[in-house]
Amino acid sequence: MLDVARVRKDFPILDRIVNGRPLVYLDSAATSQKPQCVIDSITDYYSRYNSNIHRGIHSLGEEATAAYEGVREKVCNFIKATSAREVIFTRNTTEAVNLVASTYGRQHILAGDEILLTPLEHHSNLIPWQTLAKERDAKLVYCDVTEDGKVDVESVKRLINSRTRIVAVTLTSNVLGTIVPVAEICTIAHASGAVVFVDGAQAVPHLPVSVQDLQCDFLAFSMHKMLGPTGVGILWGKAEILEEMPPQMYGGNMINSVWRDRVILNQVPWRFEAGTPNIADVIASGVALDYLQALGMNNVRAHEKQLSQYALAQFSKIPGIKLYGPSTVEDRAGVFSFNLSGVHPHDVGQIVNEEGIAIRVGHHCCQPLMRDLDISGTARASFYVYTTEEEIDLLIGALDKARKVLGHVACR
Ligand code: 7TS
Repeated sequence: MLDVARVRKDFPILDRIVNGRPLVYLDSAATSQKPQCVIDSITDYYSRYNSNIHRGIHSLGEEATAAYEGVREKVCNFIKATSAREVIFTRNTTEAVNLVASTYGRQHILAGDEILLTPLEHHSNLIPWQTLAKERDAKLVYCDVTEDGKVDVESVKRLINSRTRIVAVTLTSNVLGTIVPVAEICTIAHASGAVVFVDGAQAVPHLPVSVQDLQCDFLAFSMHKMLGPTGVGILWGKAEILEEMPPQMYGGNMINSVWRDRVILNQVPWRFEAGTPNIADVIASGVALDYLQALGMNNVRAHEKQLSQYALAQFSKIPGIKLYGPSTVEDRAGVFSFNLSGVHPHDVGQIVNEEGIAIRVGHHCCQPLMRDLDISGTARASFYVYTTEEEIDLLIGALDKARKVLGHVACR
């Protein structure tokens, strides 16, 4: 198990006082906090070897290039890919989805084709496909979810057919916390010749994820949700697919040879990384991956499972609370969306913030799911490696206060 007290010492922001109370950060699904070693890595790069990569032979450039390319290897190991050449650096998950939708998608989706999604998708793994479908006169198809927010695999089986070209599915819902049986969905999709794009933004930071076990075709995630800096996303794709995929952007760094009237493009993955990339933050992302590897992703998952078990028990003690998503920790991650009866989630967020507790409120970029649930939004608490049961207790106490204060206001 994780030594959480030790882990917490690595995160300077956890010493902050907010509204007169020690910060309780329960918004890691939006972005995680960063350990000192990741913060130091950025300063170290700019103070010691800042230079552009993939050009020239001076020592600083070679050091920066080696560090940047070394992170590709680390990502490859982290997700159990077979080759670092299958790893593309983007700005975030959103850019990774857009890259695939606008290149692979445009190449393969024709009028009448179908793209299968789950109703749990974040706007980032929905609107790019929706836009592609409109452009090509293709059809978006949604599978079913059960009452407690699990993906109904039988409906996936029923809906996938020979017109299904792409299945775009999240591995973990950022609203309900549901862990989706993606490996099973991949088997079904592949039997019909469809490719599977997996949004791993809420999964890769929290569980051991192996692209070999999933057997997916693409996987996207964001380093800022897994202890790394903002500005770095990962797109992993199967080599044989990437080889055939055109780039989205053209310019420096992505070419092999250029003439006045033509170009031979660089190899995969550099073909997809036009222009000077986010060198410092990619290198710091490698430090974040090392940090998580040292903790052990099995331990990270075990810690969050334990917290989730505790949270489920504590939440259930609050009168009038509606908790969304699966009720068993095996099926869910440490992301808890809830509403207090008769209280607007924004008011809940404001009251708990007065106690120094950071949660997210709103639609969480999942408006279609909110419409399905017939609500305008939820309050959401999300956990990570530094989260403790005491912090959950503080949230529960603040929610009780919110219920009483706002209940009182409602009575007047
Ligand atoms: N997919 C999922 C499942 C997400 O949760 C998010 C961000 C994204 C994609 C987009 O990631 P980005 O790095 O490109 O922005 N989710 C959230 C959230 O739940 N609260 O703030 C951001």
